Amino acid sequence: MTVESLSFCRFCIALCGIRIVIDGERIVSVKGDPEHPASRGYTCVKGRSLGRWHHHPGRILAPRVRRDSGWAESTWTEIHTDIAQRMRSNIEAHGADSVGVYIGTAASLDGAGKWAAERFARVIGTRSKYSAISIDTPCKPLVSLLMSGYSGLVPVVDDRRCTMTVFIGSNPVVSHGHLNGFPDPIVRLRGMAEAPKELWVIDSRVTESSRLATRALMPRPGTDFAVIAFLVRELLLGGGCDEQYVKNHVDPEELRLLRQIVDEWTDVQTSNVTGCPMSELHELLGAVRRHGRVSFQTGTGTTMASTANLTEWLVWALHVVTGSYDVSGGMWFHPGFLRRVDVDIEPNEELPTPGPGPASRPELATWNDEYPCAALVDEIEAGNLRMLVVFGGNPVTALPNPERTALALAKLDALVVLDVVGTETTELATHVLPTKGQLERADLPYYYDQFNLDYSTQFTPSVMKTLGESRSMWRITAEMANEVGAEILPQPLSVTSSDEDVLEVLALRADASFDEIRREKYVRREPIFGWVRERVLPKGRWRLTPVEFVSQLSRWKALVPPPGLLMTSRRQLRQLNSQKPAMAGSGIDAPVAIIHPDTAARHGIVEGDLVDVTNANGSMTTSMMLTDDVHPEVVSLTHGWWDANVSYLTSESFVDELTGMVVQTGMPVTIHRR
Ligand SMILES: Nc1nc2c(c(=O)[nH]1)N[C@H]1C(S)=C(S)[C@@H](COP(=O)(O)OP(=O)(O)OC[C@H]3O[C@@H](n4cnc5c(=O)[nH]c(N)nc54)[C@H](O)[C@@H]3O)O[C@H]1N2
Ligand SMILES: Nc1nc2c(c(=O)[nH]1)N[C@H]1C(S)=C(S)[C@@H](COP(=O)(O)OP(=O)(O)OC[C@H]3O[C@@H](n4cnc5c(=O)[nH]c(N)nc54)[C@H](O)[C@@H]3O)O[C@H]1N2
Ligand code: SF4
Ligand SMILES: [Mo]
Repeated sequence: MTVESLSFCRFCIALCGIRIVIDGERIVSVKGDPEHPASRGYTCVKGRSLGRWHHHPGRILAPRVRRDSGWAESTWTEIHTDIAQRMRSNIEAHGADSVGVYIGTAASLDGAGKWAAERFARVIGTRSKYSAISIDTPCKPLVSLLMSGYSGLVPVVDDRRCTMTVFIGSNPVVSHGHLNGFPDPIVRLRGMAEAPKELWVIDSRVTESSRLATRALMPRPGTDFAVIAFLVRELLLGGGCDEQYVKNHVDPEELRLLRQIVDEWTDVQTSNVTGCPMSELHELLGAVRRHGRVSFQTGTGTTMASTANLTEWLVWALHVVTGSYDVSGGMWFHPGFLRRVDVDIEPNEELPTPGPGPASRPELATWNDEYPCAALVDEIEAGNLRMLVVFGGNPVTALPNPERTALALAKLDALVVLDVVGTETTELATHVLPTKGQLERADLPYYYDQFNLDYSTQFTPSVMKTLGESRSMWRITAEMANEVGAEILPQPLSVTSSDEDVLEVLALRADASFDEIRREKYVRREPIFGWVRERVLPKGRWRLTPVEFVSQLSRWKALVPPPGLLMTSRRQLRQLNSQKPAMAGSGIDAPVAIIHPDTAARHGIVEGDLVDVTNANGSMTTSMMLTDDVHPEVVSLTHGWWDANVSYLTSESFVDELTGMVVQTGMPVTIHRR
């Protein structure tokens, strides 16, 4: 007999509602839930393959320890004792920083799990905290911090009222968005492009999203900041700003400085640098002026570039001068339905300054109480980091220089990995801890409801029986802490509490009671406007011209990628970062590079050829697809693959000077047919 359970998918930011048909202990099918208020029946192939993911042949079903003789299954008691003994001896001999944590993407989608991992780092007192944020998008918290005094602002499009949306280096039809989640993206983007509304896409390719747009621009990779600098210049000089908003929320001196530093970004210079025709730049400007309030959505195409901070900062400045931030019809700031950061926030009058970098990479400053991932391998090689706990991540594929990373991870005294399936990182681990997959745990999007277009949150009960010895991530983490005499759970919680008991504590600040969220499954309220201007900004003013960004802009020539062929990064619909696709039957994506036929002809390459892509950092081999729909100077590469691994082209020493972020798009490369 089959039963149907409701849940929501926790593979990505879209958090689509799903219906799961279950026969005993097997999942028969996963489909979109038509009643779900945000996704309205939509799912992508990854969500529909959740059944295969749950029954994945590579699932880790029991704790595993590496002994001299090889892998051995262990009991929870034994493995926790062993981990605690190594943790204690490392802390005693080398200090708390010798034990580090790496919090990956999947951890963030396990509400209680990530909450526990964050507390774990705090109670053991380590500064060696790393997370995927520093290889994905550290410019976003930095721009928020330097412009508002608080690093956690998340601008969200006011999608019912905003009439002009621009995606810049983001392809939501495939990715479902970057810090704004777009479930059902095709329908949503069509709505955004429905006249008189306008949707523009700025990308170095024609993308699945730009095909739905009103207009598209194709600048050279890494030059997006110039397009925005041009817009800001023209609005300040020729009109189109929101004078009242600017008067209320900007220091006149800073406005004057901004005007001065964007002055060089005339249409002529912008066109020269970006390669975009002047007429297109003016059409975009005209559209911004027509609509007044706008929403520019950046993604990894800009946040992973050498010019990441410049683009992000100028986009925020554009939203400020057009009066688009924290007002209806533009973008609002999502405080998190569960975390409610708006409740007790106060303006931070002090100018933010970075903390010191790790000992082996002192030049890498820390802005958000974590070290940049670019430092991880150096810290291990220097003997500063001796033990690492990995929560829902796969650092050996995500970090640059896979061979060096693998060697370093293998050298650790202990590499403890909490994952659902075996990965390249669990292969190197000393301790593998079977962690509940998403269908085996009750959940709240504690960190992800902040990316919802609605001011909303949702709840799912556990829908499948726990497989093997798997435990909840929060519980494993609490047990690890307890074993070394530390506590991460507030009263009255303990390791014997249920997942729902923990979630109830997480929901204490929520805009609805836990009972209501659990009963209703999806709870939403109206977006909140005004709180950032009233309670976050020092004296109600945005810091429009942080010295760090002004300085980078003055050196833009050194940051823009040099002429020649550039690799760029892109995502694929059926592949989720490095996660092992469990989608046999529904087809999987393969790693494939995209180049322009003219570029191909110059290099003697034809469709399907295997090609070496090489730069100063290393080399990888991938097959080639030819299409006119890509900038002629671009080699567009897929990421997350162990074979055809783009991380050979990135380097822990080619990083942004402010955030330490590894530059991952817009890197010079050469190509040679095999
Ligand atoms: N299907 C799927 N969805 C995912 C993921 C996945 O792996 N697969 N990963 C998730 C994660 S972790 C993240 S961070 C998000 C990322 O979400 P997005 O940032 O939306 O990711 P992409 O779909 O790769 O879109 C990036 C776009 O930037 C373009 N681009 C590259 N370089 C440049 C440049 O210099 N300038 C401009 N203007 N464009 C450029 C690329 O051509 C690409 O179309 O996606 C999430 N969702
Ligand atoms: N060169 C290059 N490098 C990149 C990128 C790029 O575009 N180019 N993209 C970067 C980006 S945007 C990101 S976000 C990082 C991603 O870096 P990571 O977050 O380190 O890598 P993922 O591949 O997302 O790994 C997620 C892991 O979580 C596991 N998992 C899945 N579900 C669960 C669960 O419920 N619980 C637990 N405990 N584990 C689970 C999966 O099996 C997988 O091993 O990589 C970055 N690296
Ligand atoms: S878009 Fe796909 S992967 Fe993302 S939440 Fe929806 S079904 Fe899951
Ligand atoms: Mo990411």
